[in-house]
Amino acid sequence: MLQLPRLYAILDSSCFPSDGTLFSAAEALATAGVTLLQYRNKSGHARQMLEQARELKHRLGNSIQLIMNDRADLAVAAGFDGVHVGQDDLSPEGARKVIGDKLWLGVSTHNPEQVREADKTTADYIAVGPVFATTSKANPDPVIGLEGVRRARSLTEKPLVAIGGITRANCRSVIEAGADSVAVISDLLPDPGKSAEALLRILR
Ligand code: TZP
Ligand code: MG
Repeated sequence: MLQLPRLYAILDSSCFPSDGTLFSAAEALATAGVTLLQYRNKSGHARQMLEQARELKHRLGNSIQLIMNDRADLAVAAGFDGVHVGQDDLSPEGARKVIGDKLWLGVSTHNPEQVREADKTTADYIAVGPVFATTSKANPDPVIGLEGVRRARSLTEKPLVAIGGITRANCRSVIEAGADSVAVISDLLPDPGKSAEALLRILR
């Protein structure tokens, strides 16, 4: 089974005014010691996403595991290490067909039933959330709280990633509730390197 690092950084393209600032943020995260990074772009076209993803791969090389949000095809095309699918993307089985056995597959879940379903798949890890209120996701599912993390922990032995409203202030409580890793978008800003250093220190 996969051993996840405690911090799973997510670079959301909508948080950055330009490609340059996105790439600099990625480099700052890697320098800070981040080893697992998701590229998330909810508004870009496939071609633009692939270009950005390839540039991330080019700049970060093999120093960091790169996960593509939503798109199994682009994960393969960009030479990423895995893909993360939600409930409206390709099914875990469908994504697995595209990425093969070697790449990582993550699945988002939002309630116990979805955790149980994801547990039966070949997913390498399961994400649960939103743990707390978030503004980084459009139309988020209801908040599950720390209780939702504990519940998910009891339903799967797969590595568990918690997501949604997780910050330097609350990340420890999320790990203590049973998550193996915390996924963070907005609390990486405004200074991704500084935030990641602090998160890694707190989560050590
Ligand atoms: N899925 C559930 S909450 C969320 C996603 C993608 C957004 C998390 O972002 P933030 O800024 O860390 O709350
Ligand atoms: Mg998705």
